[in-house]
Amino acid sequence: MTITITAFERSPDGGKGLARDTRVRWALEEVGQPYEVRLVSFAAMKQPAHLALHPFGQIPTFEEDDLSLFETGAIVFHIAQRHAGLLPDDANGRARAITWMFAALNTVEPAVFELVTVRIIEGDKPWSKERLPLVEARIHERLKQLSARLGDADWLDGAFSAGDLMMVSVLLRLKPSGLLAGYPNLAAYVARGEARPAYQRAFAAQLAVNTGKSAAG
Ligand code: GTB
Repeated sequence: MTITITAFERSPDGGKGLARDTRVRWALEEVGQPYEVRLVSFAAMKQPAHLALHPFGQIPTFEEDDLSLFETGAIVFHIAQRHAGLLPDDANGRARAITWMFAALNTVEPAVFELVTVRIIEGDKPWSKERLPLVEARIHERLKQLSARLGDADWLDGAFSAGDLMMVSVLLRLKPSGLLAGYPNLAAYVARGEARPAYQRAFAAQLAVNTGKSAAG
């Protein structure tokens, strides 16, 4: 049955792939599931038809048959459970991969998102300049810990998993800030994620929506 996701009609990032539909596209590409995309405007996201799918009026959503989901964690987890390729076969390995998904979303992403808040959403507030170093310090704490755990491994726990997909997606949000540069193993980890053909296809698909161009041209 056809999978349909929602994405921004025009992402505010102009196609950098930072909106959260990219991680869902990536998961679908990793498991080889075709999907359709319904583009929604900011206004449409707050209308009853979209709110019925997403109570918070956001993207992305996921629909397949009579199932509709919101929250990228739940969507990627669902895709990973239904299709081979994103979770290990053994039960303990699966549990650890799922743990990394939660760690990405609950422990790393909140700190990363604060940077967007202080720089962009609250950038014009008189206190934002003072707050920035505090936010950056909290991000550095997480990056230091994650870098220590990753060490010289390619992925967080054995083979690439949904945990890596989510962690790389979260870390990608830091790329424009330059904060990853102090952690060469994390920068290389993110680059490995970005180099995956499935990520490349996902990135190109969102780029085409946002610029009308393909990644090659
Ligand atoms: N916890 C939810 C999830 O993981 O699915 C969060 C979903 C969410 O934040 N959606 C955002 C949204 O719909 C888009 S991704 N925002 C509109 C609204 O709330 O009205 C966040 C995002 C937005 C823009 C950029 N950007 O331009 O760089 C990057 C990421």
